[in-house]
Amino acid sequence: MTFKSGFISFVGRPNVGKSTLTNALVGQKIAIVSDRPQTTRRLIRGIVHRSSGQIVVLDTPGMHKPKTLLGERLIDLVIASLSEVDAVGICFPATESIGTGDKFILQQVLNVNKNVFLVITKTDAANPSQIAERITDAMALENEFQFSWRFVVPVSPIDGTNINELESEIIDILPEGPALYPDGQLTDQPERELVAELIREAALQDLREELPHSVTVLVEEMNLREGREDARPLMDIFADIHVERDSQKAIVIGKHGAQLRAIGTQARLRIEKLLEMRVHLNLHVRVSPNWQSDPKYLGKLGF
Ligand SMILES: Nc1nc2c(ncn2[C@@H]2O[C@H](COP(=O)(O)OP(=O)(O)OP(=O)(O)O)[C@@H](O)[C@H]2O)c(=O)[nH]1
Ligand SMILES: [Mg+2]
Repeated sequence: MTFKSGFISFVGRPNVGKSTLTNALVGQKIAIVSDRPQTTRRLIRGIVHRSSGQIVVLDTPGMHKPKTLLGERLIDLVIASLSEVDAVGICFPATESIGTGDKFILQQVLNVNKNVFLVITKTDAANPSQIAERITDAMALENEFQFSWRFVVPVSPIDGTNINELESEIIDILPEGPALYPDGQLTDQPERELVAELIREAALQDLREELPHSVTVLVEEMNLREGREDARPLMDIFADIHVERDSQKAIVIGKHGAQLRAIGTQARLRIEKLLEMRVHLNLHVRVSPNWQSDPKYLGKLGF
């Protein structure tokens, strides 16, 4: 049997389930997920190891009309990545009609990469007639945009529908080639970044209104506690939660610090699972005024 390998990316509007799907394919959580749009803020690389091939999956930030410099930079990042992959998986949710945002994304992708396949996401939340309608409408786009889908798969990472089928279809269209990553490696994100993301995920869960977009997290220090040779290992982590205004800082901290403690506890449990050791998490909330639109802060915060 020939071995296949290559890169694909998932693109689509915010909140359609790209990161959830990436995690399902990789078999481990490597990308954070939330019910707020615009959760993903980097190109996240996940590696899917199968006996017939290796798929490097790029999970991308949801494409939207940018309102900030950060938003603009993220869209540029997605567009730039489209030409670097063997194929692009466009994600449309089964639960919503195909709209102008979806068509805009399709056009952007086709401008750069014609090797496209369609993933209809969230089938568990839709009824069969909605799924059928989505497929019919998607097929009609072939005429409108003068292209052909390499394949179309309706999936749900939540109930497992067609996840294996999607993998096989992707491997089919990849070129022959050797494994690109060593066995067992599931992502190339540095540990520090994964830790920062888990803290942001815990914060997103609890915060409402415009706050989720205003929050970003930077891990300042991660040190294995010394002098514990005989005891279980312990990691000391110092991280800053950055927000844009003083009023937001007050919300993240909460009454008598209750909100920040809750975020810290949630985040610590997830980080302990990731690092497989006890963690001492020190969180600070800092105000970086208007960081989403300030090039100086964006650079400092890693964008
Ligand atoms: N019912 C159902 N919900 C899903 C499914 N996939 C994702 N979700 C939910 O949809 C929301 C968004 O999921 P994400 O995976 O973060 O979406 P995304 O496309 O990565 O979003 P951005 O990173 O903002 O672009 C979360 O609340 C998920 O739990 C699915 O297959 N079925
Ligand atoms: Mg995402």
